[in-house]
Amino acid sequence: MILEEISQLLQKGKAKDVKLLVQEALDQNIAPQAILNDGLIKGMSVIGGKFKNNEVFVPELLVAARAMNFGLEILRPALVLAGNKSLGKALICTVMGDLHDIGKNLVKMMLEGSGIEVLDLGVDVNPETIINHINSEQPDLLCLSALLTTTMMNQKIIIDAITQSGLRDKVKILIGGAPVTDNYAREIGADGYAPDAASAAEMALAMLGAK
Ligand code: B1M
Repeated sequence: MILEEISQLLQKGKAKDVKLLVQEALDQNIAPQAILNDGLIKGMSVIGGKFKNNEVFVPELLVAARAMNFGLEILRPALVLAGNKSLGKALICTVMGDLHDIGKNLVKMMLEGSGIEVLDLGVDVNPETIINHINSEQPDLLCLSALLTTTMMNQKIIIDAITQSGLRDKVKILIGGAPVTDNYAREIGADGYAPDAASAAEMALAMLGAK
C-alpha cells in the first residue's frame, strides 16, 4: 500500500520519490494525518530504531531526514488551514547545540494550522538571538525544541537568560522534544510542555487563552 511505500522510500532516503508519493496519496484522498503518521513518521521511527542498534549510521539518518522534510513540504498545505486570522504570534526554534528539526517543523505546521502566526528561527539557536527576536518581534509565545539529553539543559539556559534580561513576563514559553517531560518543564520554569505536535498546538492555544 502507498503509505508503506512512502515509509520504505523514506528509509532509503529517496526524497524525490517520497515527495511524488505523498502527492499521489493526497490525490487519492488519503487523510493527511494518516500520510504523516503511517507513512512519514513510521519510516523515520524504523530508521531511528536501526540507528540505535547500529544497523545504520548518521549519513543514512541525514538522507532519511531530508526525505522526511521533502514529504512534509508537500503535506504542509493540507495540514495547515489557510486564511485563518492570527490568534497570536510564536517564535519557534531548536535550541543551541541541537540540529534536529523534523519535530520542530511539525510543531510549527500544527501551530500554523491552529491559526497562530509562527516565526521559525531554525536550529542551533542561542539565547542572544532569541532575546533579540523577543525584543524585535514581541511574540506571545516562545517554543523551544530539544532532542538530545545533552541539549535539553539549554532550554533552561535560554529561560534563565530571558529572565535575566527582564523579558520573562513578556512571553509564554512552551517546551518539548523526545527527552523532555512535564516535570522537567516545571522544574526549569517553562509555562507548558507538550509531548507531540498535535498537543503542542492545543497547549499553545490554551496558553494564548484562545481555547
Ligand atoms: Co539524532 N539522535 N543525532 N540525528 N536522531 C536521536 C534524537 C537519538 C534518540 C537516536 C538514538 O540514539 N536512538 C539520539 C539522542 C540520544 C539522547 O540524547 N538521548 C541522537 C543522537 C545521539 C544524535 C547525534 C549525537 C549522533 C552523532 O552524531 N553521533 C547527532 C547530534 C547532532 C546535533 O544535533 N548536534 C545526531 C544527528 C542526527 C541527524 C542530523 C543525522 C538527524 C537529524 C536531521 C534533522 O532533524 N534534519 C538525526 C535524526 C533523524 C534522529 C532520529 C532518528 C529521528 C528524530 C526525528 O526527527 N524524529 C532520532 C531517533 C528517534 O527519534 N527515533 C535521533 C521524528 C520526529 C517527528 O520526532 O523530533 O521526537 P521528534 O518530535 C516529536 C516530539 O518530540 C515532539 O513533537 C514531535 C512530533 O510529534 N516535539 C515537540 C519536538 N519538539 C517539540 C517542541 C514542542 C512540543 C513538542 O514545544 C515547543
